[in-house]
Amino acid sequence: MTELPISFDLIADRNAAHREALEDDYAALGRKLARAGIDIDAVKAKVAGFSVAVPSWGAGRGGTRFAKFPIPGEPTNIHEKLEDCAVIQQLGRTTPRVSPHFPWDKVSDYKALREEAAALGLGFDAVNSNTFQDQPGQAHTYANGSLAAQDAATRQQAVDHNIECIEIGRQLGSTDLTVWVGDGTNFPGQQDLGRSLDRYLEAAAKIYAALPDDWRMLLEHKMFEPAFYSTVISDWGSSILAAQELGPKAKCLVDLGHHAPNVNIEQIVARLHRFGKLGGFHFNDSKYGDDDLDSGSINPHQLFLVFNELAEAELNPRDGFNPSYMIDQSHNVTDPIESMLSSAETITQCYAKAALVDRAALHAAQEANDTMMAFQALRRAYNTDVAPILAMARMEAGGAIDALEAYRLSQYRSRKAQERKAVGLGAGIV
Ligand code: PSV
Ligand code: MN
Repeated sequence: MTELPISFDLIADRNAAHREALEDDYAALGRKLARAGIDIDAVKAKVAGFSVAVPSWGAGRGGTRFAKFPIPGEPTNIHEKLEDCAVIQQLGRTTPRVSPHFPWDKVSDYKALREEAAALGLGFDAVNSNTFQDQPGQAHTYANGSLAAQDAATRQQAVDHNIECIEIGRQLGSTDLTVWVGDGTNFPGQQDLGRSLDRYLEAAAKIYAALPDDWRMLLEHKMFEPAFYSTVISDWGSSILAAQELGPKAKCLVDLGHHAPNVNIEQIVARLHRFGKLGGFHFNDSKYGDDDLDSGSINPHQLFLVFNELAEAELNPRDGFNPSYMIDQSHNVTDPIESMLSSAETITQCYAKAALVDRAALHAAQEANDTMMAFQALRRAYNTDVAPILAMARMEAGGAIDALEAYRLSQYRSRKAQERKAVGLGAGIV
């Protein structure tokens, strides 16, 4: 392994300063959980086995269609992004994989890129295709859609790009292709709503046919944006119907931001699982629409309820239940490394809290129609502060007890500001 970005001595020094307090908190929580018949070390072992992928595109400061406000030391290519992802993994120990996006992360040698990542302690997760944006020199524009475009040559170009992503992913060690298309309309009558879905399905089937046996195609739905009147795969209904039509390797990906406000996302998760179609997540949070805010920053309870459904699904697996967990956020006003450290911790906390739910008590209360006690079974777990479990697991894995503190002390970003070229102003997330 090459040298990791943060000094081991710094992490060790800070951990030494925090260790006694952590042991105290861990012991107190252990006693509390023991009274409820829960072995804290068993929960810690589950937490140690949990991981969530970070998006390569999340390493840069995001932006909106209005503006982007870059920070000094921001990464501008996949190599620098990997280095930043390595910092997140080194300190937080829950993000060992990166989900790349093409052509944003295009290089000439993917074998070398895989080795470069491995040397930083990272692997690759799902590859994401991009047919929502034109690239310099591209033969056919995506202005009127990609997989669902009227124009057959445009559809074929979008299919070919997805097949190229599979090929890249094979070299990187991925086994999932995430397909999100921006295809849709801004005016009633602009396109035929039925026929555009037909075109999407026909093109998606060509991609599906190119999937290796052990691969999955994750269909990501989104209600609106960039199309503001209709979107071809707008909701989980369209997504599951498409996945069912494509075949068993096609699954649905739930991006938490891609629903109407107040939609019951945990129920969508349970439904998709019921039909063996839950393929993965893009974690983020939202208040109004696809705001791409930090996971759990607005509605941590919803995130907990999603993990509660996942814990139920684990007890009742269907069709090789194995969802991918990925973050997909746009960090407009924070240092992306700090946001992803904090988000990965929040996601893991929700996972740990779901693991604390007394399932026997919950199921008994449900059977007895005892609504209050069923709710209390969830409430008790949600109200438990699991931070010491995560910090202990992190420390034992070589990470930092207080990851944000260690990151700030390392002055990583200001060191990178000396080395990296500045990002230009402008709008958009890349
Ligand atoms: C679309 O909003 C999305 O959630 C998809 O996952 C894209 O790949 C990603 O954001 C970046 O644009
Ligand atoms: Mn997404």
